[in-house]
Amino acid sequence: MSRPESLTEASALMAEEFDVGPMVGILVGSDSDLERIQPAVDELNERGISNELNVLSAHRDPRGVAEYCSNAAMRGIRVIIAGAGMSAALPGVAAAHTDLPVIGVPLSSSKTAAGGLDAILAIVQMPPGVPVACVSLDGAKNAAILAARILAQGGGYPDAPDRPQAELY
Ligand code: RP5
Repeated sequence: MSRPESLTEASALMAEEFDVGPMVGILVGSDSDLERIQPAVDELNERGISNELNVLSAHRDPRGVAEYCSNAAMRGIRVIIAGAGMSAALPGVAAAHTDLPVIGVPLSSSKTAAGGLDAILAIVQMPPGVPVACVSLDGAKNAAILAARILAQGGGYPDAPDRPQAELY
């Protein structure tokens, strides 16, 4: 095996070698969300944390979301990041189909009724028993950092390889 040139490449090689899925599954409700979720992908890649990004809408493809989230843990995914705008049901529906931690990212959309507040409330106001963490409006980067910190609790995945641990905790 040739020497990987980056953390991202190393992570991809390990996933291939050991036949495991990515550690973080990122979902968005629409193609129109892709630009605003990209900072999460970038942040995870910079940290060498394997991830995959899929467009799956809670309203337009509810069965697809249920199937993805029900199988996620079995595929090795440990955290789900779900971003959506408007009536942002995606993070809640994801959490309804998995015990994995779900981080919701309210996304602004050109069609928002209230500057993104619609998506914020849809993600924050989950009923008891179905928890969803919620970062700020368009807070995709923070979602990735939070995912990294959750992974760090489960057995040593590095939160920030280039920073001393003492600074982190
Ligand atoms: C939500 O509706 C999506 O997450 C997106 O933010 C918004 C608009 O979707 P499109 O009509 O642009 O596909 O479900």
